[in-house]
Amino acid sequence: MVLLLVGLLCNSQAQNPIVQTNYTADVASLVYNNRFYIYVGRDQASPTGRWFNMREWRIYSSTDMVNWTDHGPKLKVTDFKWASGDAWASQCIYHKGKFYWYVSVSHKEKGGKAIGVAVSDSPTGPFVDAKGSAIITTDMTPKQGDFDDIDPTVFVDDDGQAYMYWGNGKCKYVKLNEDMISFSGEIQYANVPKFGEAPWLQKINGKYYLSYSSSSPSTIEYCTSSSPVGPWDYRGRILNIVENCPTSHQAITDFKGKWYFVYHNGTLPGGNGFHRSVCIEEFSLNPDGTIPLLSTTKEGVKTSVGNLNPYERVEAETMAWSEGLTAADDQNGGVYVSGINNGDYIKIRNVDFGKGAKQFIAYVASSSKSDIEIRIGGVDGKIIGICKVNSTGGLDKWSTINSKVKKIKGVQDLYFVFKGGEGELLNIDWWRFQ
Ligand code: FUB
Repeated sequence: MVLLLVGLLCNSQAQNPIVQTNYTADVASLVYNNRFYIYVGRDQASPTGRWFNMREWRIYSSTDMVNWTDHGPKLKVTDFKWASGDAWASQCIYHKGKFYWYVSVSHKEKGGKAIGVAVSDSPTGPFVDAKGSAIITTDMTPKQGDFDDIDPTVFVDDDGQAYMYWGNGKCKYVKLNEDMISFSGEIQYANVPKFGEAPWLQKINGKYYLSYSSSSPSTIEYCTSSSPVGPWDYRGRILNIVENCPTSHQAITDFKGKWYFVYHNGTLPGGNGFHRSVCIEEFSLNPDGTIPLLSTTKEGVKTSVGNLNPYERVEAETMAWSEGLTAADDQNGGVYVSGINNGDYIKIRNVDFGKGAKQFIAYVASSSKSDIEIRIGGVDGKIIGICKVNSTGGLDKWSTINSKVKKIKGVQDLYFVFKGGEGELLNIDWWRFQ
């Protein structure tokens, strides 16, 4: 009982891993229009699986760094006709009105790993294969191992020149052409100590930073340079080996005046090296521009950089924390919350009720009766309303339901706690207050 209470207390404060509804790995971040996007591979190995099973990449985003919206599987290995599998590490960048999503996959004909790129007009897609073939294939450089050509990072410098770094064991780079899907010149090698994989190239205050993971079990290390092509000075370690996972894969981005370090570990229940989960730590650069050694935490981002407006439609798959339930993808690329059983809950942080809400509205599908307890401040917090759910005719038959709520004001942490009988209770697509 004491252990259970300690567990509940810990989870009520937890913010890491930031996604609890899927296993997510190999994170890359992108800030666009005041929104922080992460692009991740989805670990889909069976619970006993002991190798990567990754078939798609998903996108999540946040405006406040504590509530994350699942945008669904916006790119799949099958979108690259020339690829045979393995949705390994990727990065999406914005350049001249387009979003370019560089990915690692296995190559059908040439074997080994290869790098492809998909393009879109929007950060959340739809994305299409931009080239119809790989930019980099394993035959372009001498073979060193089975995963030579993975983990692309692309950086566009102030003069418009784009650079792509990638590699496993050896860190390689090329200058990309203006089309962003081809390169000129020879493939070069960057001389950086302890390089394993996962390069991440960026410019901070006029200086170039190249962070990367060391070989397995991975730590995150970094170098700096006055040029995007080196020579690189080793500056130290950013992260020690993470919990329950031999790989590490990072992204470093500033957003709304704060720095965030994004990475994965194996700390979600069932987690390990093939069931990984993305986490975030907030940090400050040292006054001399160096990056401190960071610690992994369960609390993650403690202070939100915005509030959530409950009077607009909120996708139900927007959450700070959840337990029990999952996210499902519909055939049109939409995402909804599913797999909801008695006692499961969703937490949404920093909900700004302003002068007060009177009614709760949700779009649900259900084949039985259940209750959505609307609570404030905790899973056991004050109940401000109970929304009664009746059968809508099935878990795929959607209907709008509503219920009165006690007037609630100001900024609150909101909880939806689901109560009912045996089996799956309902699906929820979106909700709002009025
Ligand atoms: O997820 C598969 C591979 O593991 C990635 O490409 C690497 O970065 C490592 O995380």
